Amino acid sequence: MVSTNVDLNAKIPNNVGLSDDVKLQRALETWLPSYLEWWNDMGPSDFADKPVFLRTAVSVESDGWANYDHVRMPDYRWGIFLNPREEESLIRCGDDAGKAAWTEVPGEHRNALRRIIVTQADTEPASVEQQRLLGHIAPSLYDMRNLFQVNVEEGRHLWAMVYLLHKYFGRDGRDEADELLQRRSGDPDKPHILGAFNQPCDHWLSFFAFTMFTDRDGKYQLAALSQSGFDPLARTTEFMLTEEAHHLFVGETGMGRIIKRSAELEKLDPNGDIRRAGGIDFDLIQRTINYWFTYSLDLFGGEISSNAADFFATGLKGRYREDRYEEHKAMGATYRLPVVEDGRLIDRDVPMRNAMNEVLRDSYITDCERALRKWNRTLEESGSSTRLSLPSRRFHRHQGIYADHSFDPQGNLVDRSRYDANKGNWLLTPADNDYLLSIMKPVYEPGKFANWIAPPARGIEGQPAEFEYVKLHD
Ligand code: BYC
Repeated sequence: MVSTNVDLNAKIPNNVGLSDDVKLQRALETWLPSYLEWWNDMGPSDFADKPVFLRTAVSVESDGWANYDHVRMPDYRWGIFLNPREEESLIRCGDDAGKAAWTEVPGEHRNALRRIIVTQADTEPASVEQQRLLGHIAPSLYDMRNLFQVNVEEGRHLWAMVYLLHKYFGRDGRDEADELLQRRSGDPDKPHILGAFNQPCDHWLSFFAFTMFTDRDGKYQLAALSQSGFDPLARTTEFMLTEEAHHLFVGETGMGRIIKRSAELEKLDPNGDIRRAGGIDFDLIQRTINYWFTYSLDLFGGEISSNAADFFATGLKGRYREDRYEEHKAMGATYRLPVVEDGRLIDRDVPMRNAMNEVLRDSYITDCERALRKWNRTLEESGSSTRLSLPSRRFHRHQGIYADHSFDPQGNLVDRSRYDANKGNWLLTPADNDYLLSIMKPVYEPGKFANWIAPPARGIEGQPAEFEYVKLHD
């Protein structure tokens, strides 16, 4: 029975009546020590004994759902929460749109659903692993707290997916849940499933770009899954979206604060040399945007995908805000996209259902463009002449129809040799990473911020910027 209140005292906090299902409860309690071992080995390195001002979900009501307090990360209450439903759930898209949603996994969709859930689940531990060392070079206690908040919530999202695997997929699901803790970000032998989650995220510019661009893919994928005809998946992803908003805020404002500070340093240095003033120059910021935006574009899968067509047709995965579309079958419609033929880009029409990854990618890009406009307004207001931009969706792709061709950031087809010669101007380089690590020294004094980033406009939950968000000396 799903309720709005969360039993925080249970061994595994939940609102799904776990204690009524002894077998499932036992299975999850068996998974718990493996999870804690993974968190210990691969979660934030050190700081386990430091109280962090964390938000914990205490209810699934839309208002007052979270509680804020200083908590040591190992004491954070990871749990399983599903949004309750009052009305009967319906399949929202595809051939069976309007029929009753499934409360159990239909046999014919079992493999596809398992694949979707495992792919989603796999991203959660991966991102925590990627961010493991960042606490050691945090630009402030405020930022450090935000990092740890993101980390514990990704851990909770993993719990949400593991619950689905254990409850609905029997033995296979339990095996998949075990494997989630065995893959390692960037490990050539046991990498995580999707490309972006095996890229290094060694400094805070990448962290902010990751939470801006890669977590934002999470928002759109979760929103598409919240339209699923498999009702437990729809309800759990709906709740995950509530937490996800803060992760996106961390990324968007983090990038915005760096941009603001760089514009200040540009003015302070007599030659406008941001690096000489200890900051992050705009070319480097642009290369970082190019890098993480394009890896994140890959996360939407191929432009022309029979998987995507099947997911939509069977009602397993909808579009972003499916309820805002007038019709939910997308039959007979087409989507126009440029494809490479005979060494040229030519527009082709493909069946809309096969282009569903592209439809979702469009919604994502529109959202990213909004953030870019905001950052450029900051630059304009600061009197800087620089403007940042998103590269073309064809640039630097590893998945889909553009992956086997070379494009410049404007989306023009170029020779491989030209691409290779310019790569260092377009994408983050090892020298960039070295420079960033050289300026990123930890700032642990309450209210102080590293020279390369502006303070936030406001603190967390009404607290001032100088609040002791992480108590390092307790
Ligand atoms: N890297 O038909 P295709 C988040 C594989 S992020 C490597 O083009 P499809 C978060 C694909 O698996 C959101 N492989 O694509 C963010 C397939 O392999 P198989 C995560 C890739 O299936 C930050 C083959 O290429 N959620 O939550 O239409 C922090 C051809 O596939 C990639 C989801 O992903 C890639 N980038 O779409 C924390 C939602 N892309 O089966 C968390 C669930 C594709 O031939 N997943 N491939 O071996 C899905 O809906 C779909 O699986 C995808 C791919 C959108 C990922």
